[in-house]
Parts: sequence; structure tokens; C-alpha cells
Amino acid sequence: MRPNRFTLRRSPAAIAAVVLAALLATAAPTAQAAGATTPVAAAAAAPDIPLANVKAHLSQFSTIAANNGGNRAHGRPGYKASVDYVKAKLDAAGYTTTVQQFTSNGATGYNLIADWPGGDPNEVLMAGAHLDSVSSGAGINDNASGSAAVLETALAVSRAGYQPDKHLRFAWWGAEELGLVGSRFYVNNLPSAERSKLSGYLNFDMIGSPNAGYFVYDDDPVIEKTFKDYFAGLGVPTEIETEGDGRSDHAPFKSAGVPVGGLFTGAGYTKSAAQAQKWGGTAGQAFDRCYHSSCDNLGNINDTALDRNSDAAAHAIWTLSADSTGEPPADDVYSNPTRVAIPDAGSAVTSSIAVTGRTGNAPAALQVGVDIKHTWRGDLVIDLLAPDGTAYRLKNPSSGDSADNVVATYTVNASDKAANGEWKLRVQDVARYDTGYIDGWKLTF
Ligand code: DTR
Ligand code: CA
Ligand code: ZN
Ligand code: ZN
Repeated sequence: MRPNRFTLRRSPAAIAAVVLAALLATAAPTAQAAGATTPVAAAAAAPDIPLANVKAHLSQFSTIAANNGGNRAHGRPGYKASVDYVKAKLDAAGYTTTVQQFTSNGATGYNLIADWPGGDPNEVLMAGAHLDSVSSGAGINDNASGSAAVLETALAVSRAGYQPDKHLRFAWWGAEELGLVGSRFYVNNLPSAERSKLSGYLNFDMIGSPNAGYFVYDDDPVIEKTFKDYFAGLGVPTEIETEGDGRSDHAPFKSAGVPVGGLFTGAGYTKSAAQAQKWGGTAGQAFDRCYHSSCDNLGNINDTALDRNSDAAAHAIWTLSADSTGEPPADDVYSNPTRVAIPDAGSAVTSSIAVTGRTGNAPAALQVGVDIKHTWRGDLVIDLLAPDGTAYRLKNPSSGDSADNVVATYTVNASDKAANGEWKLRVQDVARYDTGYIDGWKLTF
């Protein structure tokens, strides 16, 4: 408020009334700033992986099995037909594909490796799934589910023309069911200089179990956190995969010192009552009653689990490939640069920041960076609103503060508030004759 030549100075009582009104002010319906935002330091967001596309691949694998003796097992025609299907999709999408042959149990096996052109050749992020089934069936959950999710994510990279810092490599393994034969052959035959370039290997083996659990491998902590943060953002609890290390194709990579991680929805073990409570499904029943059985067919898939895990896979690949240090940002900064006009002596306005993908609550020292351009800043009342609506007063009005602009960082103890959600900066100009605008703000967790 700046007295101008036409305005008598207000009496102290009148100013006090204005200040009191502001202190009691509850936000009137206010103009929302456009532009909810993304973390400044985080990776570009992965696209949604369309469940319909993933299921279309499952249908193809099912048809391949039906046309080739009912399975897609190592050494059988259904496996090579599966390799040819995946390879054709990737060649058409611009990948550089390689078919690596090996022998196991007297039969020729095949690994399919697909490199996405670009990225740092000295920083290679891999994602893979075994493509073979057991001989008793089509292997739709085990492991067409993982194979299809990895394929569709690779195709999404192509559709997006995504060019991350790191080089992306995808793999479909042969003869996993015979004892991780294909992936072991790949790792053992990779020159050590090439092996040292692998920044991580992500494994997807059984990710659509009908009575699904949500398990995250607890090997590399950064990869584990990336997956857990994603599911936390969905509000889906996860558990550490405890069915024993070495049970799938991440094992040879881990033995070679490569950081590994992955997702799993469960095989023959039984879902507990507590797990059914948090995930739904049926307690006392196996996560996949058709594990390694002929009924592991198109009907043996939980669409929600397959969709969530496909999207989680894409999230991890985008996140872990976008930063050449391989680490998600240590301090996550979320900002909204949108300019929002503050009406003179009018209603409060707000500017929003959408926080997603974090686990747990906000910190006890949540940093709120404010940048407001406004003459006579004493007119302004500034609050932070938590996602649940709780208001934290950052600045009270002060009739004597005639300086301009509020460019400051406030520390708020928001440790009892969930981090994820829509945070708002609320600003009100409670006195006349000076105006301004929010010129941006940010949250640092
Ligand atoms: N070995 C996988 C199934 C499997 C069993 N336990 C785990 C743990 C993590 C991933 C996969 C698995 C198979 O039969 O293909
Ligand atoms: Ca999806
Ligand atoms: Zn299996
Ligand atoms: Zn498997």
C-alpha cells in the first residue's frame, strides 16, 4: 500500500483492521495458475505404455505357441518364431538387432539383442526378459508378460524418438528355463571392457500374475528406489522380492558386478492374508496357479498388474537412462515458473506444483522458494498450502514494509504431510495502490 498524492494516510486503526482481516482471511475461490510442473532436476517423464499394445503382443505369442506344438520352449520351433516376431518389430522401429546363437541340451538357442542408436556408448542401460517358455505351455505370464512389456517399451522409445544420455540396449533371452542359459552365455561372452560399460540391467520375469503381488528386486538401491518411488506415486505398496536371488536372468549380470533390479508379480508361492489385504486377490492361493503349466495362457494374466508393471518399466528406463551419473537427483526440485497476477486489495491467487513419484512425507525442512514482484511488499500475505489444504503462513502483511518484491526462501516443517500431491502458493494483496505478480516459485525436498 503506498499513499499517493490523492489519498489521505490511513489511520492506524484502519490499517489494523485491514491487517486483522488478512490474518483471518481464508482463501476465497482463486484463480489457479496454469502449469502444474515437473521436477526441475528429474528426467523427462516416460510415456504411458498402452496395455492394449502389450496384450496384442501376448496374443501373438499365444498364436505362435498354438501354431508350433503348444509351446515356445528352447529348441522348439515356437521359440525361434517368437524371436522372429520380436526382431521384426524392432527392425521396423529403427533398432540395430543382433541374434546371438548358443547351444544347450543339444539344441540351438537364440538371444535377441536390440540397440537403440545414440546415447553414450560408455554408459549402457539394459532391460531384458526371457522369451522362452517351458515345454508344457505357451508361457504367457512366464514370460511373454515380461517380453511383451520390454518390447512395447522399446517401441515407445522409438515412437518418442527418445534420445537419453545413456545408450539403451534391450534383450530377450533364450533358455532361461533351462537355468539362465542365454543370459549367462551373453554375460560370459561379453568382453570385460564392454561389461564395464553396463550401468545397469533391469529384469522383467513374470509381471502379470493373476493373483498378483508387487515385488521389487532389492539388489541395486538406486534401481530399487526408482521402482518403489513409481509405485508409491500410484499408491501401490511393494515388497522386496524374496523368492531367492539367482532365480532369473538378472543373476549373471549381478555376478559380473553390474547393478541390477527388476519387478516380479509372483509364481508358485502362496499369497498371505496380509498381502491380499494390501493388494487384493486371494489369500491362501498361489500368485500364479498356472506357473509352468499348460494353463499359463492368455487367461492367465492380471491386466492391472501387467499395465502397472509395464508403465513402471518405462518409468525406470526413462529415469535411469536420462542421467549419465545414473543417480536420480539427490535434491528433487519442483518448480512452477508461471506468472500469476495478484489483484490489488483483492482475492488471493494460487500457483500449483504437482509432486509425484516420491515416497513418504515431506521433510521437516521443506524449502519454499518464492519470487514475487510487487511494490510495497507489506501489502502481501503469503501462505504455503499442503495437498491436504493445511496452510503454512510464510509472510504476514506489514503496513510499514515499503520495500519492493519478495524473493526469499522459507523453511517449513511439513514432515506430517505426504510429499505427493498438489502443493500451492497462496498470495493475497490486502491493501490498495500497489500491485504485482507471482513470478515463479519452487519446492526443494
Ligand atoms: N525363475 C522364473 C520364475 C521365478 C521364480 N522366482 C523368481 C524371482 C524373481 C524373478 C523370477 C522368478 C521362471 O520360472 O522363469
Ligand atoms: Ca499403461
Ligand atoms: Zn519359468
Ligand atoms: Zn520366467
